[in-house]
Amino acid sequence: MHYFYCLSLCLAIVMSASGCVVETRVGDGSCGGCAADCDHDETNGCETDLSTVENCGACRHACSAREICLAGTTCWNPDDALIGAWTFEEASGSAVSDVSLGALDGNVCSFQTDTAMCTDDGNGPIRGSGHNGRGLIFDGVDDGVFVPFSSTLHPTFISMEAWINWSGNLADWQQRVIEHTRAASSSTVSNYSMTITPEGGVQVEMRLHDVEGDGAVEKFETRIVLNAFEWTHLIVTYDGQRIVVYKDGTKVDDHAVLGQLLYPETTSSGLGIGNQTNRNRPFYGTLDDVRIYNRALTAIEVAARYNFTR
Ligand SMILES: [Ca+2]
Ligand SMILES: [Ca+2]
Ligand SMILES: [Ca+2]
Repeated sequence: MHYFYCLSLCLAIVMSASGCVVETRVGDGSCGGCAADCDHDETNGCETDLSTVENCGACRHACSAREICLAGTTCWNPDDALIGAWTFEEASGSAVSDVSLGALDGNVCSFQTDTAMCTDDGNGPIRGSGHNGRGLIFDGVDDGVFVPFSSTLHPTFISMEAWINWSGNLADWQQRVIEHTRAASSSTVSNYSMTITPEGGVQVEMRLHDVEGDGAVEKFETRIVLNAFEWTHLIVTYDGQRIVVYKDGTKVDDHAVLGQLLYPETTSSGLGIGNQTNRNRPFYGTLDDVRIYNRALTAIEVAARYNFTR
């Protein structure tokens, strides 16, 4: 057994951006759980933070370009389970590119009430400053992004993610951040959605094939209330047992319900971002980094996404 001597320099890494805390016990020769003496030079102490992508869990164990060092132990590619990811970095034009491998490209457009139409009429959301680079600014009247139907939009379990800067209540709309809708109808209900209420509350809807098999929609009003004109990071997950809501990387609410997502129709409308595809419910504010995954992210993964994008 070889011990590296941990001297006063260990204290310089007490708290890094990734949260490494060096449990220095001066005198017993150990480096603690998240630092190491990678240069094998005892005179400069334990100089390496092992929670970084360059040294993830071990000296010189480097993660690849798309990976995050998860909990200081494991390289994780947050794109592995992606259905789609929209960062809104386009400077102009109507295209809204899916930057994941899913190729679910959409376009900015104007939605209309009680029809499946979304018209690319030049009066959709505009490009502006987002949380990371550019974002899309939605007018709260009819703006949205439409992503055409794909069978990959029908996961059994899910995570929905977005950076949200809400501009407040405009017309008592239920403002949709993400919406996947069953059918065009005034009584439309969501297959899955993330909604901001007029009061700034966050509401989640999921159509679940539950234990009774009745396909009832779970409508879950979370305890979160958004402040207008502030960036908030939200992730909602469902793993077949619980709907869990995370705000700024931390779990804030959950709702126990057994089941799986249900899609009664064989084909469907596409995905609405900042609106509902068949029934105008426009978001008012700026969105960025909208992502949908085909499984429930874990709490550690959610925290890593927040820290990576904040
Ligand atoms: Ca050293
Ligand atoms: Ca508009
Ligand atoms: Ca962006």
